[in-house]
Amino acid sequence: MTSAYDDNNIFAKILRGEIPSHRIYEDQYTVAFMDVMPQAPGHVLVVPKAPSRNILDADPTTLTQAITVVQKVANAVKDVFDADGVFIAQFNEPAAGQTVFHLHFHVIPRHEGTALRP
Ligand code: DGP
Repeated sequence: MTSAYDDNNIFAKILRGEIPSHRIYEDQYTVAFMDVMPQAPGHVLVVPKAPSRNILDADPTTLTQAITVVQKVANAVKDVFDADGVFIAQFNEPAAGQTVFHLHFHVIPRHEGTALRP
């Protein structure tokens, strides 16, 4: 069973400005900031401001707004980091690897011949 949203999570604190982050993009609905544990240089997290635990409880409008920003950020990190491609990932619930329980998308520039950190 999926738990309810809890606004004590670290991304809710970042969105409220209680914890610092390196923001690279912000609009009315979404923030994007650098991941503190990057899987590769340029690893960005795209975080909708709406309080969803993950994709399973997010409303369609939130998802539409978020994926539009994911695309903008993906193009930006590809250019800035001169990448060959961009890896986009998103985890839902602990069994699938989610550790922060506020909806977010990982956007990671990738270069030919390199591996993501395990
Ligand atoms: P996951 O829930 O597994 O999709 O990943 C959560 C990501 O959040 C993980 O890559 C590390 C990152 N992270 C955890 N705490 C912080 C933090 O305080 N600031 C930032 N910028 N990133 C964080």
